[in-house]
Amino acid sequence: MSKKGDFEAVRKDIAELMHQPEYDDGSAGPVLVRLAWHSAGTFDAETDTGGSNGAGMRYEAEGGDPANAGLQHARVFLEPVKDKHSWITYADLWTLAGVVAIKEMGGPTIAWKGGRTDYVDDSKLPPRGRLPDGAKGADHLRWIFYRMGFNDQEIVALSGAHNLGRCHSDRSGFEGAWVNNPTQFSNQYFRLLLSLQWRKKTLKSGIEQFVNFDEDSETELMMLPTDIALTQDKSFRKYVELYARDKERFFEDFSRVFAKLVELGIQRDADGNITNTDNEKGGYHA
Ligand code: ZEM
Repeated sequence: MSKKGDFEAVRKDIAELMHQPEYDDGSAGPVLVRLAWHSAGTFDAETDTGGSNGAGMRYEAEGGDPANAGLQHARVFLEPVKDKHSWITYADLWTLAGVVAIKEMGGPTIAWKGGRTDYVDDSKLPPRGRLPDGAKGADHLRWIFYRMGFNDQEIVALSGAHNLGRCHSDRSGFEGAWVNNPTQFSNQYFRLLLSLQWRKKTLKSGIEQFVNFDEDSETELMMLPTDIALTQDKSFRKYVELYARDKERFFEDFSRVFAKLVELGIQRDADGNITNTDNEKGGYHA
């Protein structure tokens, strides 16, 4: 048990659990990043519902959304950290884990503040269907991400997270990794989007994705239809080109936009305290 508010101690323990030789590509990092993103990416600016505050994924209504399939692995990895630092809320732990994982995998430093509570306000529960569907195209991406308050450049920067991890046929139905070194944060995803010829492949399940055989790694790499859409839409494509040639710029923009993602729906006073949550009810909702 660390002292309440000692986020440094928590960061250290998250960094230590990243190494998971038996899991996927040997790292818990990618699935932790996906947990942070899905916890926050339900936000709707207009109704001020969803977002990372409240950690609603602990409950069936949100956790059982098919879009969140597989994220129990991430939550299980983090359970010993929660046991050891029981003062931290799940909402803080999940978002912090994403930020620590990105850094540990060679990505940028991302600004992060604590203070989220685990109080779930039923009137703010997000309905299902708020997360993007990889089978769709550019209009769908805009519809989903404009709702959170992101613009075209931010959509492309955020999509660069697909440098990390892989698709699992028993989670999303898609299969494979986007890049040949999926535990190293880089701009390789953007470079491959532009440099390789992607062809459509129909999986045995009937699901369609794009693939290319990479001669260097001798593995088949993949792209989702939404990833390919970034190269086909004029406004998106200029940022794919920018990030493919300028890794520093990608790291800077990704850092800013991921920090914005995990703050969606959170209002703070000048001292950084969250003002739009009921701190008295910080405990757990049945
Ligand atoms: Zn993802 N993502 N994502 N993503 N994502 C998957 C995996 C990962 C989309 C999507 O459909 C999928 C963002 C945006 C979008 C990560 C991070 C971020 C998978 C595979 C799918 C299908 C899941 C599986 O089978 O395990 C779509 C359509 C998006 C719209 C642009 C954003 C934004 C992210 C963070 C900033 C990560 C790290 C993974 C890899 C997870 C893992 O387990 O390896």
